[in-house]
Amino acid sequence: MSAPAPRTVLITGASSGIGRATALRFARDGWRVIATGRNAEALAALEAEMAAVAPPAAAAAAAAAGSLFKTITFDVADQQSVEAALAPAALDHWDIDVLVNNAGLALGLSKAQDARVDHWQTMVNTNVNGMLYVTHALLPRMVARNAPGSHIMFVSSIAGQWPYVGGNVYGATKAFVTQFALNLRTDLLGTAVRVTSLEPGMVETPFSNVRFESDMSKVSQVYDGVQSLTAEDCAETILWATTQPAHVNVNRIEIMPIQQAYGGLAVHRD
Ligand code: 8X3
Repeated sequence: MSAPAPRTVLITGASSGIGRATALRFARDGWRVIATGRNAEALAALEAEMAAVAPPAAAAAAAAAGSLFKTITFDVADQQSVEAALAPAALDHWDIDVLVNNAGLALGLSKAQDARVDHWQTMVNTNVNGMLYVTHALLPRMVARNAPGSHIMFVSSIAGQWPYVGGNVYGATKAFVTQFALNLRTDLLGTAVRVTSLEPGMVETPFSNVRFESDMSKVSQVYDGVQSLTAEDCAETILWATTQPAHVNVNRIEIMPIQQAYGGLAVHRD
């Protein structure tokens, strides 16, 4: 008897950080991985790394039905590119079991009154619109297939729940992501498609390099003296939530490093 075809996960923002670690983690467990992002070179390197960690049995099972890995280069913020990249033929008609909506970024940590509007536009276009375009492109097929254990994971942030100075639009985009995930959960009631909002705190990834446009003095201030979460911690959590029994829906997960916690409310006194 031939081995069953591996299940398929599609991950956005897989060129680096949490997305990349998640692609490798699923590959290590024998999943078929579609890794998407903007950086073709980084995705090609990732594909080679995934091939190196994939269990031989999964590679053999996948060989019968095509390959085990696929990388697709596009910007989630460009709706036409998203629709073209995720069309059934472009995906070789692979069925998506798990979608990890991970692509997102923060730009700047200025107070709103000092922030750049182009930073705000990029964050909204990627974190909100991009996430919606990808979800809209794949959701009808996932619902129509109605496969037990199928799942949409949203990589949101604690910033969507807990305000902090300079978090203004970044936090607002993540509040949108979390609320969209919770609303989607209600729309999908009665289907097999599960939904989770993952809300990580401080994770040491290229996130801060992007936020501070590679100003390393600011980047190091974020992580200095703290054992942050790693991208691998988040990947492990994503794998855990998406591999629970099919009748279990993990609605929300908030994780932080033990060295991070909630702050109090601020008061300005004259
Ligand atoms: C990243 C977490 O605390 O830097 O989403 O906003 S935080």
